[in-house]
Amino acid sequence: MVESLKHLCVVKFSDFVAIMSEAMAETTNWGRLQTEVKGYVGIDTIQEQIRKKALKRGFEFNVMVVGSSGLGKSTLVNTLFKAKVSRRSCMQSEKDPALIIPKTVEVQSISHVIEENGVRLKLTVTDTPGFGDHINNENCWLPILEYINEQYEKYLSEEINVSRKKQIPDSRVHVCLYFIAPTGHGLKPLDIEFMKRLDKVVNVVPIIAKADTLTIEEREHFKARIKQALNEADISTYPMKELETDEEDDNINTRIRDQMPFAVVGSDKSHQVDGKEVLGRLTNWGLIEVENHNHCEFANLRDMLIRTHLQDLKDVTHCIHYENFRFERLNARKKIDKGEDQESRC
Ligand SMILES: Nc1nc2c(ncn2[C@@H]2O[C@H](COP(=O)(O)OP(=O)(O)OP(=O)(O)O)[C@@H](O)[C@H]2O)c(=O)[nH]1
Ligand SMILES: [Mg+2]
Repeated sequence: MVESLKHLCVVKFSDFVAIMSEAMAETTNWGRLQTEVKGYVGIDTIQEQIRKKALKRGFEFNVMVVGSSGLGKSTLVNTLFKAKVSRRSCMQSEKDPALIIPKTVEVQSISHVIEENGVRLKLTVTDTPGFGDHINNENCWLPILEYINEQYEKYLSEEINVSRKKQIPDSRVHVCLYFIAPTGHGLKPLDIEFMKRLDKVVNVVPIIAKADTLTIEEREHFKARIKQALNEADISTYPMKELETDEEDDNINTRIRDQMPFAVVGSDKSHQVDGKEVLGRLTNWGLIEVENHNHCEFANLRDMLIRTHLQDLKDVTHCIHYENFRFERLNARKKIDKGEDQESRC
């Protein structure tokens, strides 16, 4: 039917419904609709019921920023959510130095509730101190890995509690933005070591920081080198190819993977452009607008994180990363219990 209608330019409403139900039947797990419904049952209200419940509950999303010192991690968090999520921002007053984002010195989480068109999002941002400043950077990933695992541990202990909460507070990190310095050369050994450890426990999205320092050719060249280095080191970044089950997701994610790592510019200062307020960085030679596709790829990153993949990031965290943690932790506990049991019998 769809095939025969494709040739027509105008589709009637009833045909449109037929096309949609055919398409929907193909996208569900159960294939074609088997049972003829004689009258209106009201199945179509399920969507609305879920929507209402979800809206009442609100949404949670936890982002972590990781990377070498001074790459603009705290700034980008503010840019991403158009709010002063990272501690003091430089937006309020230029003259007061206390309002400039300070150097981050410890792993710190800040939660904010953001509301847009009646949808409430509890956003937790975990800002981490930049590394790479020290002569010996060995094990600089430990505090970050510890933080991620602690959140899994918290969730697990709530989950296996005899009288558990109706809704377990979710502080697990759903995405880790890994900042790559815009050196133009490639990944540093420390970046590789770091990401190799991170990709086992969290969704890693690598990004090129301070992309305003690279020319267009440098950016493309740099991207290719990073991709090659990630491939050679067998680092799996989000979205992961292995997890794709349907063709539509595969196409969207392949396009995203081609564009990655996104070359971004961060700023939480707004400027007037054609009567509109835009976030950007004002330089002597012009304004770099962070959301302008011609200037950088910040908008692509934001769209993926918030507009298209937020729920998927949470699902992958729950079904893959948390599940791995849970499996290992419960298995280890079982072994300890068995050992104790045998000891007590001896
Ligand atoms: N050129 C350029 N500068 C940026 C960009 N983003 C942030 N900066 C500047 O870089 C400096 C450091 O920014 P922060 O956001 O504090 O960097 P950070 O990564 O959080 O630093 P640490 O907390 O020390 O690790 C500030 O002066 C920012 O204004 C960017 O995209 N391009
Ligand atoms: Mg910082």
